Amino acid sequence: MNKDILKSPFVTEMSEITQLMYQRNWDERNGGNITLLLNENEVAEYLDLENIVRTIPIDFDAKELAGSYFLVTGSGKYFKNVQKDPARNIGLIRVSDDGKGVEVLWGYEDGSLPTSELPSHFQSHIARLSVDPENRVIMHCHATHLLAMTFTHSLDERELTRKLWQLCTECLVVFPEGISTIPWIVPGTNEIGEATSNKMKETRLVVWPYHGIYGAGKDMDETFGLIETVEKAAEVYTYVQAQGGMKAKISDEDLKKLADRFGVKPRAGYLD
Ligand code: 2HA
Ligand code: ZN
Repeated sequence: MNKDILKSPFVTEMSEITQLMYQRNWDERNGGNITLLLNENEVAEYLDLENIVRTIPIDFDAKELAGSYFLVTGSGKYFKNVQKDPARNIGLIRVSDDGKGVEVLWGYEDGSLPTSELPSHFQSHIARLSVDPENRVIMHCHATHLLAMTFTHSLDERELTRKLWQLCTECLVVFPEGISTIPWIVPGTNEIGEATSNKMKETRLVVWPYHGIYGAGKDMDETFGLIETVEKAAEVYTYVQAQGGMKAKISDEDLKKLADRFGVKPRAGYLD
């Protein structure tokens, strides 16, 4: 007898995190999407793995993820609504053996589909797993202040990273590898997935200009915390600019002391 999936830690956490992100104003309407990689064993406690509800073709090659299980937010679904009705707003899928489709095992109960950003998510999972076998989460949202900053600040990766590090003492410790940017590209395409995942090999944060942010991590908390930290720095930047601009910053020398104290390695060449 399978346990109730609505009470599983993964559905519960997805419900809580999407609600939190909605409350933070990062996920208006159907904005944002999350994919959480699951072990077969944890899924098997809740679902009959032989029972495929339907198979959905995908138009990119996910063979590297064949047989992998993911909990995924639904296409066109609102983060606002996940908690009150998970079965309609999220789904649990397995990548088919040929990598050309995904098998729905639970959820999307109104016949809906996994997020339109599946190419970016899957390609990012492949990229992250190649450098960090513990990575489980890809998270996308429209974090407001960071999004605003893409209109007012240089998108040069070194310049943007340095600015964020200089604004909040935590930043260097939380993302010592820095933050990446890609050009503006149409969302939902394989092209934006490729651009994002190329950057994901180097950083867990990738900015989509005039759109939002991608984050990666080993669990939901860590990934949320990563985005929360960079968004906090962008919020501080917004206030600082409104108060007349930066008249001080954390110096490179102090950033080096910080890195030493916390045992992190700042991205090579990013500090003077
Ligand atoms: O799912 O955020 O990037 C809606 C989006 C697309
Ligand atoms: Zn988006």
